[in-house]
Amino acid sequence: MTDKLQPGKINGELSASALRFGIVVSRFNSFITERLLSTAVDALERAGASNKDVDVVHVPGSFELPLAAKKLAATGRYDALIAIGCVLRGETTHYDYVCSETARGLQLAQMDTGVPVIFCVLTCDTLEQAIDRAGLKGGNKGFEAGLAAIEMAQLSRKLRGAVPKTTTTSGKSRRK
Ligand code: INI
Repeated sequence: MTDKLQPGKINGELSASALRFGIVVSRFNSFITERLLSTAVDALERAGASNKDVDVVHVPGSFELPLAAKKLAATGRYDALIAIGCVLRGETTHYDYVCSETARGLQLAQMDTGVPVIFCVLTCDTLEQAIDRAGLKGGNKGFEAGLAAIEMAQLSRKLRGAVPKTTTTSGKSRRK
């Protein structure tokens, strides 16, 4: 009988050392976005990132995040970017335009440049929902974004190579 197929796995490790990160942060609703920023930085720091490898750029609102992210990505300096914003629903349709264009623009920025752009933009009906996601009941989306940036940066480096090193499902190295 033949052995069960053991597909190769390609994973991004959670180590930030020697990786470079750019963080773009919206000043709008800074009460929330600065909390998300500090925990994203905490995640990078705990995973081994150093001061010289993390840059932070502020923009006026979430709508401005995509252009800044695209320009940072185009520098070729960063392994991954994190875009941080907080959009709160108001009484008009403004919220819908800001949310959809921010998400669309950030996706375009990463697809156009090949640099991972982590979406850390809260889109909430109320301030309470945002607070929950910035360190209370809903966890902290900034910390999650930091980890996602590290994983995607590592994964992108591996996928750039012709034949990535993979591991079997049992964790053993398969090829170099
Ligand atoms: N920007 C946000 O980041 N969050 C919001 O909740 C928000 N609201 O509600 O208006 C917001 N608007 C500003 C927008 O992102 C742009 O900065 C502005 O329209 C200038 O282009």
